[in-house]
Amino acid sequence: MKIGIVCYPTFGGSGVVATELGKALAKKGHEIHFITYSQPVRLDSYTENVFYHEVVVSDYPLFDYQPYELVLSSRMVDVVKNEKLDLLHVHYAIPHASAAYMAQQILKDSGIQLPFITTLHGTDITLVGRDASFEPVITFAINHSNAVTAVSESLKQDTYKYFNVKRDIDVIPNFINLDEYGQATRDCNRHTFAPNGEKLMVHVSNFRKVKRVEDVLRVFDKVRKKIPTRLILVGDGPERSNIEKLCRELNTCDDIISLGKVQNPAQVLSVGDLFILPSETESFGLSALEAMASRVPVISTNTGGLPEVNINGVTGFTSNVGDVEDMAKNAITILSDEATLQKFKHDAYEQAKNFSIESILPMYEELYAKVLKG
Ligand code: GMT
Repeated sequence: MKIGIVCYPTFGGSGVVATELGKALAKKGHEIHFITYSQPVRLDSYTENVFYHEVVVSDYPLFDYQPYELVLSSRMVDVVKNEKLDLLHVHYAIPHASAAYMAQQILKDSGIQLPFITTLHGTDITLVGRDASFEPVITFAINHSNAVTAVSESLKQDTYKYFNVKRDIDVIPNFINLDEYGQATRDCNRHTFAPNGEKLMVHVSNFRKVKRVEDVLRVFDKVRKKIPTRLILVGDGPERSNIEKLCRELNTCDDIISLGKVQNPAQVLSVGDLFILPSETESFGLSALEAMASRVPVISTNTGGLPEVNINGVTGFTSNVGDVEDMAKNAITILSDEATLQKFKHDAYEQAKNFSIESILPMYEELYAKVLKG
């Protein structure tokens, strides 16, 4: 098949899933065309069957806001016509689903029938999309997509709750290429981060408010009072300065290693003992799955799709949003003896296997085939 993929090319989970999906489909012989405003971060080297089409928005002085969505639709039309694409798969509803609908209508005028699939990722539904300023467009675009997928059962139910959507939504969870995880390298070894044999806690996110990174620091502060532990922070974003302020207040900065944005966190995860994700809302929690694929158990909240990924008491623990006491208690339980830690590590990896790319990829291929049949 010839498939166009539209996504955010940044460090966010939706862009990572879209890029890894495209690369995996290309490996199976499909021809993949990424249509985005910059090269997706995980598309860092030449991959056979993968092509990239940049969406360039010129800066015209009349506009206070450049009409990105229109340029994206025009680019989709152009790529579909010239590359003879069979379908479009857009990731994150805003504004990709409505831009795809517009492209579909334009192509119809030239006698081209182009189906498009929308994958809902999380904040496009639970935070941004349900805002009144987007809601009517999102509802329309979801209802007029040829197929819609959500990355968890929880996100599917949220879509029905927040939008006037009656159509079927397929749940296709985030996936992982297990071969790429769990390999410590010379550049990233335990001793660098834990010179005195401390335990290592890891948090990976885009440091947005919804990730509650302050809770990460509060839990860490409680854990290190009981067990010698250091914290590795991967990522960057709007909460960074608040975090730096809080670590000074808590007097924990010396034991926190801030790595900033890391293109592929697999190496860092491979040296971790415990991953922490105390999000306010999380439709799936791809970073938690990446941790589990690295044999790292997870302390998370029980919000959204997280309990579908992190099984309470098995692969880690889940707590109510903001309950730092409980998260710290659970973290101490896992870290306090080696046998318990090894059991959680083993079970976390076993759970990650349920989301292997080998089992999830065919779900997308079947959906594409179904949509093309009409
Ligand atoms: O979590 C983020 O801030 C990034 C966001 C995105 O849209 O890129 O991630 C969302 O999509 C991921 C991939 O499907 C999910 O694993 C994340 O749970 C989801 N984030 C939220 O729901 C907050």
